Amino acid sequence: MTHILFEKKGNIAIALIDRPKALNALNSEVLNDLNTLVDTVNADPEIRVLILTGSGEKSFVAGADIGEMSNLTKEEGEAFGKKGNDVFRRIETLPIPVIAAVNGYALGGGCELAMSCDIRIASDTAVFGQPETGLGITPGFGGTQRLARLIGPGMAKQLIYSARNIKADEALRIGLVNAVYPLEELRPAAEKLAETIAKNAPIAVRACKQAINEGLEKPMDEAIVLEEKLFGSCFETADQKEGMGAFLEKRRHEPYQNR
Ligand code: DAK
Repeated sequence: MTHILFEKKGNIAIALIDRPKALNALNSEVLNDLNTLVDTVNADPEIRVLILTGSGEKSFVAGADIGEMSNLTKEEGEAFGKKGNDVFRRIETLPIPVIAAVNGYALGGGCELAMSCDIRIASDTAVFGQPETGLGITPGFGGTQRLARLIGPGMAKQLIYSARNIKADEALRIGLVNAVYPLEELRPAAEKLAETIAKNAPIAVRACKQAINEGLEKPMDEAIVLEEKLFGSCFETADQKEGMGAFLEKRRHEPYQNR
């Protein structure tokens, strides 16, 4: 990967989007690297949580690359949108949880990338927005869909129609991020959260992600059946036996084995 720095710490993987000359903006190469990142994570059963962040102190991702997009034809625009949408959807549906640690600008495609993650935490320097209508386009990497689902259609429409950027405190207030930290505390906080998740039974965590993501797309009667099936499947795991056995024997459970 040319524009992603990848590091593993125990059961956690940390991916830094690294294209400093354009504030980590997403060009085709970065989108290709994100695809490779998903392949890498999918191929490694040791990884239980992925943290996605931006390199440097200023930007998570400052959007899709405006230079690359500026001269697209209608067909090329659709193809570029599909390329981004496909890889963001792969991130959203990764079996393991993904935490976006938003360390600065998360504009346009950057905000959309953060919204493809399960959990967003941000630095107090972070700036969010969908500036596309100010550039003569619509959000193209899922922004119209995920922002409305995440913060509700009324607030999403206001932000998208007005192309107004918001600071971290407002993002927290409207539920776009879960927590805000001083910049230097963001990475440690992301790693601490990831470690907390990684200590829980991985099959159960993955089942919860599947139940929430897929369940939200179904009517409630079908969604609870999905939950029942995933709940039932946990009883075929060694980790369930260890977890409940340890409780009944009044001892701490052994580290979960992911089986
Ligand atoms: N693309 C390309 N280069 C970018 C960039 C971007 N999004 N953002 C920043 N850069 C580059 C700048 O051009 C500059 O390069 P040099 O001039 O040094 O060569 C360098 O990064 C540093 O930026 P600034 O000098 O501007 O830094 P400042 O601190 O002054 O300002 C800023 C930071 C983030 C406020 C500013 O750079 C800015 O406003 N950037 C653009 C932010 C933005 O509008 N992002 C949204 C892009 S639109 C679709 C598919 C996808 C999308 C839509 C449709 N379809 C196919 C339908 C997605 C659209 C977007 O994401």
